[in-house]
Amino acid sequence: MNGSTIEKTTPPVKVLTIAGSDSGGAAGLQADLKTFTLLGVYGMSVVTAVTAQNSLAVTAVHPLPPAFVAAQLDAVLSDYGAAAVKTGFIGREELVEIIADRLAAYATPNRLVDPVLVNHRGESMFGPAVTEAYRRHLLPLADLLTPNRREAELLLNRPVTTLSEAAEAARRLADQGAKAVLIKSLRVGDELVDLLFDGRTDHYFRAAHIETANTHGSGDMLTAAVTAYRAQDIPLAAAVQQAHALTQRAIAAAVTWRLGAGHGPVAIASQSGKW
Ligand code: PXL
Repeated sequence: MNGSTIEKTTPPVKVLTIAGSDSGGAAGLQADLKTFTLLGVYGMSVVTAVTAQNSLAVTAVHPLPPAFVAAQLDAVLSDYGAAAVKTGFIGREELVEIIADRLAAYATPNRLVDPVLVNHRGESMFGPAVTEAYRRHLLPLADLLTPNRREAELLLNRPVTTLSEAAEAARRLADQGAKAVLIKSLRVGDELVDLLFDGRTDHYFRAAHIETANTHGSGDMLTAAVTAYRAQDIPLAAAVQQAHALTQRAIAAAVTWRLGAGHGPVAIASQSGKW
């Protein structure tokens, strides 16, 4: 192929994830960038921490210095800019503060805040100061906040187990400043329900619960997909609906995988391809 036959393409929409690195490639910035590529947007990443982890455990976490996270944010946002931004694993109150400061300073549109506070076993990952930093600094900047039910409980100090509790929790989080709230993965009988409160009404997204260990990265994929769709101006409820369907397919596609000995990744790949 010579230069004249190479097809020119239109410039892609730019999106940024502010996230931790998962050496196992299942969650974190790796899940986000794979999702962005799958959905045809240009992914950028500001790294908050480097984790050593596999399907069995997180064995080490190395947070980056706040000034270095700020330098990455300044580099990306002063030049490329981003049509949408997702925050994921942050884990330190100083980092939460610096990220909130830069998102406000650059007036980035479409801010999605995934408050990574609880691991897939339901255990709290950080101390209460981190939760408080989210409440004070990031919640008020969020165009969409995407806690799972345990993270909503931590942020609000109240139980979130039923659908009506989730609906109430979403409203309370909106009262604290989030413009919209998506409470992820509420178990209701045989179903998993995601509840979106868009600031006015509730939308429910239901899926049959799939028995599988391979859900590592599913929450990251869901929020990353909403980020990619919002960057392309797809309305919020439609963006969540499409992201939900995509994530369900990614979970179903990986059910028979055995990539590691434990909690394996979802299939973030072309639905028509080899996976
Ligand atoms: O899935 C949430 C998540 C995001 N980012 C990183 C993680 C995790 C969960 O373990 O390690 C880096």
